[in-house]
Amino acid sequence: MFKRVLIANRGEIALRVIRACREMGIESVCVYSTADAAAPYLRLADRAVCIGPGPARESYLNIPRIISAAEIADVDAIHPGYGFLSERADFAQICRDCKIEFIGPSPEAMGKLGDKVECKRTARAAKVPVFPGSEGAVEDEDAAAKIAAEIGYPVIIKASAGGGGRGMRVCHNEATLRTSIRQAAQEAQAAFGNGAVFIEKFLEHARHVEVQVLGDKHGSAVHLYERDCSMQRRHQKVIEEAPAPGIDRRKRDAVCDAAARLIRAAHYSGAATVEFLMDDRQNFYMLEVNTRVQVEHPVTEMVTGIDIVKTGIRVAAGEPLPIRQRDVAVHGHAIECRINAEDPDHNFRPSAGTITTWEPPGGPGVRLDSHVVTGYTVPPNYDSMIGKLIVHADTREQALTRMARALREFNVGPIRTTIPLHRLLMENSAFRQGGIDIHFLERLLK
Ligand code: MV4
Repeated sequence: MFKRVLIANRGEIALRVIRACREMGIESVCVYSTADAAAPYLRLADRAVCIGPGPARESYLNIPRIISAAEIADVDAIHPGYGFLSERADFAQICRDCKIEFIGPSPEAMGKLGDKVECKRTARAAKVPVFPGSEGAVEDEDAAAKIAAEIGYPVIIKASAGGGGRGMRVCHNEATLRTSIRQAAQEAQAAFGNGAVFIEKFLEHARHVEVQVLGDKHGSAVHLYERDCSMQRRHQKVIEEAPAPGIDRRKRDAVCDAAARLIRAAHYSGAATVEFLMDDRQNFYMLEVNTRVQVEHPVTEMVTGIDIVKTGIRVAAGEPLPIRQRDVAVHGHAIECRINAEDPDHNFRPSAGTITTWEPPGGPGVRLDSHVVTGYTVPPNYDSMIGKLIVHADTREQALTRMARALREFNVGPIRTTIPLHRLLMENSAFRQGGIDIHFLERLLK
């Protein structure tokens, strides 16, 4: 096992990894920017190393500075968390060149699944359902028009190097497709340095269902079942839950097995999430693969009892997966609310500043993953998420009631947060009945 791990991240996920390391007897070295210098979670690491000023490009995204910190602290491995450098195959390769283990997939597996055209190719070969569309990248307007005529409108253009909704365009007819395809390719080239675009059938009403998978370096992969993340706004998830409500057992096993097959086919080690869209007849289509631990991993940990962060560290150290597929079972229901320092009454504008009131909830079945303490100042430089409130109970109904109770206890000020929005959502009858899709929240907020 590793003796010492550097954490190339900040906030709640840095704290989550510090905690995992402590329980595993691994020393943790956490990097920080000057904007985070006063953050209390840094004192829970064995060592903290300043890597630069507030702007992420000069600190959390700065590869030479992070590698220098890793060399100086003499770590065996780097945990990238989520965001920042976590999905950068070039960073994973640099870690390898420096003989530092990257806690995540190999640069080859990351490259294969991170490129959406390549990922879809791998998925098709592994008999994982994908949307009908172009086999690879579309070369020109005529080729795009021909495929669209075959699959029928509406179609969606996506950038192969895009993700999380960036670089997408929906087209309802051939005229808009022809102009959009060129613009999309130009934009993709400018934004990602890769102009490859592809098209597929566009599904209007859908749910976002994703499958958590863990792979090891010995060719094994197991899935930890699915999460529903349909409650989102502008491609930012707001609430996640496990299991996904209202899916037939056979469909669920089929999609989860497909996800594990894809991860195995890519010779992937570490934590991965395979995203799918599900239509109203429970047909699944793969969207993309997230090659990192995700924000919403706790809901899966709560229902399976498996520590995803610790397991990711173990497989990076070369250990085989400690679980077989038949050992993985889902118990009860878990829900996560993302607590953001944003004002839901003013178009979710960021609400940075010092938190003088922080009264967190507690009691049975309540977990709070947050780096905030009373007196903590939310820096303006980064993502606005300041914590995640997760509850677990026997049934979905009981979990919703428990979440409503925990949100009622949760008192934060004077900054604005998304807590009041979550309180409203827990009362929403469509949500309580499990009948929502990816456009639900944007419709509600109109
Ligand atoms: C789609 C789609 C409909 N049809 N692909 C958005 C993010 C990226 N992961 C893929 N996305 C979508 N791809 C087809 N063929 C609709 C979306 C989409 C979406 C997907 C998941 C969660 C929220 C979403 C919000 C808008 C659009």
